[in-house]
Amino acid sequence: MSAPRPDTRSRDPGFPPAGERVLVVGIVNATPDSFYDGGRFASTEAALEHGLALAAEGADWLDVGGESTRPGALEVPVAEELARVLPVVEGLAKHCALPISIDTRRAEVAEKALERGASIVNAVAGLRDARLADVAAAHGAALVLNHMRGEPATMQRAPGYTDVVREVAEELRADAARAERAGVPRERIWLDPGIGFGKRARRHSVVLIARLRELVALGHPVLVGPSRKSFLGALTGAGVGDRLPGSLAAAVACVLAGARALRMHDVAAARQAVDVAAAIRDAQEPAP
Ligand code: HH2
Repeated sequence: MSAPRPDTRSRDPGFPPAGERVLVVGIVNATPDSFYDGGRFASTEAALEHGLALAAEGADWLDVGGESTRPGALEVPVAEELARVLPVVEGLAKHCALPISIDTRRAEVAEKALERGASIVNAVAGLRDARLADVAAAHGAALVLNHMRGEPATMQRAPGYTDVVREVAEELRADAARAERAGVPRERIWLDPGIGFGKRARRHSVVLIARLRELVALGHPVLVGPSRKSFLGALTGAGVGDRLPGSLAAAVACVLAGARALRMHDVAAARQAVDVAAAIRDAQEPAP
């Protein structure tokens, strides 16, 4: 494994940091079957190497997951999920100073990962396991609430909304209120529209990005995960390996609309796109 790299960014207990820098979240999938990189980082060693490489590319935060939530995926037994993620979380916490999130649906996995050095819970299925909020509160962790309609096994069969943005915003707001009641401070609760989780490409995922300001207006920091997802293939015909340009275009649109973090597979490319988009956003003239 690579030698530890010096890093000036830190696992600040006040995360998210104040200021306007848009964060790039590097994806570390310790899974055999993720939709893009499944199997490439399935061993602890490979996942650790990858996480450290993403840190060197300019990630601000690393998201470790041990269960694919791609459409059609079946649940992984909890013992298996723990065996995949815990050594990776522990190793990254030891070798790199970035904040680490645990991407899971389960409170038990979140709790053990927080004990091993994670400081953020990425609740990829929202608060379906309501104990996730209690666990985050008890550990002083930040909490990402992702919007998911249905279950990964079936969520893309016939997702239906009357007004996707209003419904996603309402469901996220309800989860955020539950998390606050459980004791997670409001400013540490992130909202994520859940691109591709029970969403059709043009009717839902594209609309959620186009109207992202309505989620930003809820007053929580917003994270978006468009990276290499199938809506990009539906729009362009590109296969998953050829969706980097589309991923960057979506990331730029999210930054211009006020997203505070982008969850991305390709960190070096995303870093550049996000920084340029943020500079352009910040240079906009106020309306006359
Ligand atoms: N997307 C994926 C997984 N976790 N978490 C948040 N907060 N937002 C997302 O959009 C999101 C997420 C799916 O991407 P990936 O991890 O690459 O795939 P898989 O679920 O197949 O492992």
